[in-house]
Amino acid sequence: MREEKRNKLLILYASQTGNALDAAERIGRESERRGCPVVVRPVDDYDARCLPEEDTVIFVVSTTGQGDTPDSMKVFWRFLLQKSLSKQWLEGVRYAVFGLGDSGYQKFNFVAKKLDNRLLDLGATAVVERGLGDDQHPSGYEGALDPWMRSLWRRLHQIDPSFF
Ligand code: FMN
Repeated sequence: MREEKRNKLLILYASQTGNALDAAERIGRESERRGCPVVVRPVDDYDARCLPEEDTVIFVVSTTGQGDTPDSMKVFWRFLLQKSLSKQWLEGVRYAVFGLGDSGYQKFNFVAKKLDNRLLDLGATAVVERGLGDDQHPSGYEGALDPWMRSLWRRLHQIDPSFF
């Protein structure tokens, strides 16, 4: 039997200048519109030790500096990198990653890519392929966010029809 989960849908965001926050809130609003209870939190307001107790976590993270995490993600990221975490640590946890970046930078969306790889490493299951927002797109990050959200809802519904 699947144990009781803390949140059905949790959105964790890490933003340096506000875009990832806007994107996270948009995903949250869309989720509520579809009737799915959702919790939206900045990653530095979340205890990473609780991750294994979650059902589905959507990460919305930007890249800053030269491929660096936003300041608000440093503690969380250091925690996830601990060698003591096993390959099964996040078994049974579903996740999706949407990154915000700019393909004009060499380390395009480096944080989203690193996070996606690390979550897989820790045994979590990806719901959809990571989405990569790009400032260079004529519509900005929303150019990638819209199609990514459509596939996210479609996949979540396939996995668990009680979602939407
Ligand atoms: N995007 C990347 O893909 N890789 C980078 O290394 C990168 N470095 C950045 C450094 C600075 C100082 C700034 C202002 C932007 C950088 N970006 C980079 C682009 C941001 O990730 C992009 O503008 C994103 O939308 C910002 O999201 P945020 O407001 O949530 O932090």
